[in-house]
Amino acid sequence: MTSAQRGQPRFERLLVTGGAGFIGSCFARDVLARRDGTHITVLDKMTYAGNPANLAPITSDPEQAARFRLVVGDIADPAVVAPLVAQADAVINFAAESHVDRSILDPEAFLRTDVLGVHVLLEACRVEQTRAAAGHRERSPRFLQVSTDEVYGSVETGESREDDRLEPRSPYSAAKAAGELLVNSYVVTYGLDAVLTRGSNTYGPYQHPEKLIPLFLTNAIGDQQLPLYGDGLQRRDWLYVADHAGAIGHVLEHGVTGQAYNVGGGNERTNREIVTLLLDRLGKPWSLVRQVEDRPGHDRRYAMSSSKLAALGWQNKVTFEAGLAATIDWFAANDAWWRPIKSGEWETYYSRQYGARLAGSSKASQ
Ligand code: NAD
Ligand code: TDX
Repeated sequence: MTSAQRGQPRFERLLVTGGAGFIGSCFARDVLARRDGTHITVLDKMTYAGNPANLAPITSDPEQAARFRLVVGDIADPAVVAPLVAQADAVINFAAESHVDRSILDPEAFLRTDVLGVHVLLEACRVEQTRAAAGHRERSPRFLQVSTDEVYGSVETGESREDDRLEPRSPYSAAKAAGELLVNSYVVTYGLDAVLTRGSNTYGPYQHPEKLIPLFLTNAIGDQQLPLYGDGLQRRDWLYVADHAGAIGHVLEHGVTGQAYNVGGGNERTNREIVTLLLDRLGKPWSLVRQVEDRPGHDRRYAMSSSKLAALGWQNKVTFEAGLAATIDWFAANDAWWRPIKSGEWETYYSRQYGARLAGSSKASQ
């Protein structure tokens, strides 16, 4: 009888890189809360986006804390990575520089983490594969690369499918696409056991306030201006964070090696629609919204077919209405989490990204 047939997870010791960020911490919290014996080591560099508070529900629970370890370090550092991969049954790589606007301001960190970091992780997996072949460990680790719908580029009509061309258009998405290509090359060349997920725009509690929904929520709560790029008619497909994390766990367990799986939300909305929903629930006026200079190279629309993931047996559980309401209420109730983030380095970033834009902004028509 296999572990899956016994109802046990296929992988008992997980290395979760970038697990102190938004989606990786949700994955770690949700897996450990199942209390099924899974052990998780988080490797996180603790950049501006990494936050130990995202892991507090784990560390404050003795049973979960006993199955959890946080290592502060860089996925691009082989000396840190090698011993951790040696102890893991599977590696799930959430670690990335993840914000498009920051990639436009400073692309270099994106190449280091999203490309070279992936390479270091793959090399460590390859060493373990060799050790498994020599009988020094039971099996080689499975590698899951968390990627994004942005690798398809802007999709004017229809839906991206997994075998579509990759046409990334920002330094962020180009770096993520490069990371994916490296993963594929290790599957083809070295026979590594690796799978890919491409998630759509994710939202939910603990998301860094640089991203659209938490930025606009936290600004609106403080009656500050909301900088809407261009005409605000760009379209994104919104996916609740627990569903994104759950789908990643499902692909880890059931995905076919060498395959990519789209993880869509099935909730395509314009940015204007999102802003209206946020303001309505908070009871704040549209007059806070400012039309500002557009993001350079701004992708107009992302949309993916998730039928391949559905055929693998995954279905999202959280409706957009329920997920958005939970997110708005969480940010309204948890200013102790986000206020410290919106200080220090944040102020420098905010004035670089929005200072001139807001100074030259106009009232946004409703
Ligand atoms: P995030 O920015 O909230 O978290 C990233 C985490 O990675 C942080 O904890 C950071 O400290 C850590 N990190 C950065 N560089 C590192 C390095 N060199 N070594 C170790 N740790 C490092 O990002 P997120 O929104 O949680 O995204 C997680 C993953 O999902 C990323 O790979 C991203 O590309 C992908 N993704 C995100 C979305 C989204 O909408 N947020 C959608 C699709 C895919
Ligand atoms: O201030 C803003 N004003 C604005 O109009 C910000 C921050 C965003 N926007 C727009 C740009 C996009 O059309 O809102 C939309 C969403 O922007 P982001 O939250 O920055 O997300 P996006 O660029 O779509 O990328 C996200 O989804 C794919 C994540 O940040 C990526 O990590 C993920 O890969």
